[in-house]
Amino acid sequence: MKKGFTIWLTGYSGSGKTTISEQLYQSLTAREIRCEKLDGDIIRQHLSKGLSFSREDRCENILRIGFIAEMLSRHGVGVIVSAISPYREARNTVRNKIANFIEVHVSCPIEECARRDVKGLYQRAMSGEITNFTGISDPYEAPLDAEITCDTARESIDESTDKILRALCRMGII
Ligand code: GGZ
Repeated sequence: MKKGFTIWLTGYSGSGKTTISEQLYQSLTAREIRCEKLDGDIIRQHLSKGLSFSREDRCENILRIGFIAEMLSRHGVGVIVSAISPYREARNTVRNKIANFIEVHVSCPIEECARRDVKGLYQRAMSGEITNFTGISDPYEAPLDAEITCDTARESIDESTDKILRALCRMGII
């Protein structure tokens, strides 16, 4: 059986996690690697429906995503998680439960994410309409020891995706 793995993309809303995740999914699928995407925004409409953005609920969300990622990757699937996952402790908890766990910091200055404001959430957060918004009114603990960092303010989505694919090859995972 193929070795499963989990690519865990963490970063601000609008940093590029979902776009990288989709491109990575296409590239892996083209190589006939079975994979699955777990996106925080989608998971919150189903498995984590009703959870808030308090520290406790965000950690609960991460543990739920980690539970599924562990199960899928144990069965040989390549799992691509994209979730803000702002707390180091929660990320480390899931890291310790999952074999072949690769943390990717999708790094982008908050000013740039707010400038992009794809969904208009930053504007609503800055006006106070949305509370506990990561980077504006809620913390984000950047990884200290991520396997990979993608600086999406400087590199293209293609470059970030290639960087992750090369790392997977180098680690002997794909
Ligand atoms: C952060 C929020 C918030 C607040 C709604 N803070 O970029 P998006 O829009 O499409 O994805 C974000 C999503 C965050 O869900 P996650 O599961 O990734 O978060 S966590 O890992 O912290 O549990 C964002 C939107 O929901 N959103 N309110 N207050 N992002």
